Amino acid sequence: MVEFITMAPTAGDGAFIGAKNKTIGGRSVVDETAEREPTLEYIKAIAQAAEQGGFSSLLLPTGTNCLDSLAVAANLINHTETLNFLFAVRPGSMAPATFAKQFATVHYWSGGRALVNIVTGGSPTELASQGDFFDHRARYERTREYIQVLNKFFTEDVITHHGEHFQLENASLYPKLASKPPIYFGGSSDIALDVAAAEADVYMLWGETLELSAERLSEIKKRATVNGRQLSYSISFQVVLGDTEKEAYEKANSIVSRSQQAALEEKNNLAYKGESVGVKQLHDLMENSKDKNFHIGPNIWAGLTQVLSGNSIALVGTPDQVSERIIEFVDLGFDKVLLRGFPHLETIKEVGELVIPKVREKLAQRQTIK
Ligand code: FMN
Repeated sequence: MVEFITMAPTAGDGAFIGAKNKTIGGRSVVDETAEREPTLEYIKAIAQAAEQGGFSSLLLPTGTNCLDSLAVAANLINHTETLNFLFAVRPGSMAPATFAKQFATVHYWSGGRALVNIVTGGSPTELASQGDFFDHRARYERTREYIQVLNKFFTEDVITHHGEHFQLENASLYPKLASKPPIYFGGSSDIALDVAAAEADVYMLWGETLELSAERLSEIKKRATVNGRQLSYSISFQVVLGDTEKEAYEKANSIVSRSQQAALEEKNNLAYKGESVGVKQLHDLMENSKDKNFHIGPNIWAGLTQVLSGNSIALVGTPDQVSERIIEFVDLGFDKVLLRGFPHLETIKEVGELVIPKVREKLAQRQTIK
């Protein structure tokens, strides 16, 4: 059965991307969506709407421009009942023993609703501001060891680990977990694929065209098979809905209609000077589709990639069309679909009402016909 995930816009939200700039640590960065602050009330409303709309998990991102994912999760467990919290952590920003304890605490108090997404990070400037000066390869080697140490904490009583990046003597985890939680993982570079295939349980991709997503899926599956492993796969999209396809595309264009030059430049800088292969892949898709008004497939649009660096490809159309497109990705082998939009609250309410039930209905009908 397909599972739906969404994310919490803990850097702010709104109907327009890059309409303003804000300053963090002396740097001027894009305030993606400056209209709505990520207040407790707002993020709580999103978590509750996600739960009501049939999403199983809420992804909490990590980065200098958003709220702390663990602190947010620790709060939201009090305002929800069934929603899982998939909080992101960068191995360079927290020691594994500290993270394992925080994770286990949220897991315990939430009745097992904590999940972890390991994200290595791709902007050297941003990582340096957090004290992380490793290069791309070293970051992923550290990520590999980080996951190994976390898995030891999650499965063994007493652990001793003498690795290249982490050293632990007679460590143990309190509170204990009943079973090892799945390790979610994002990253598109060659080394990211190797680490995912060997260590992760759920591989998360940013959506692209159906063909490219199929290629990426087949590559990671091939590498997982070499390791004798089977993973679960998640694909992420923005969603823009309309009563007609035309209306949906008008809405999609309006999201970037106020983007400031500075926002576009900052995005280009990240794509050209950053080190994230995933960001560059999306950027290329956008550049190559400029003459087609960013249409890269039926109901698939790269226009938001002008301003957004990650997870920027959108499914645009009527609820029926978007449901059909989602099913095409499910048919490729994705059992998890992450959906988000601008503004986030209204989008996930619409998705919960109009898209998730349709996808489920269409999939159930196919089962009956079989
Ligand atoms: N990177 C972050 O720094 N913070 C995040 O919260 C974050 N969330 C992600 C969510 C998904 C679904 C995916 C696919 C990626 C996410 N990333 C995030 C980025 C990647 O984890 C990765 O660190 C980045 O793309 C650089 O790796 P690459 O060069 O292997 O592509």
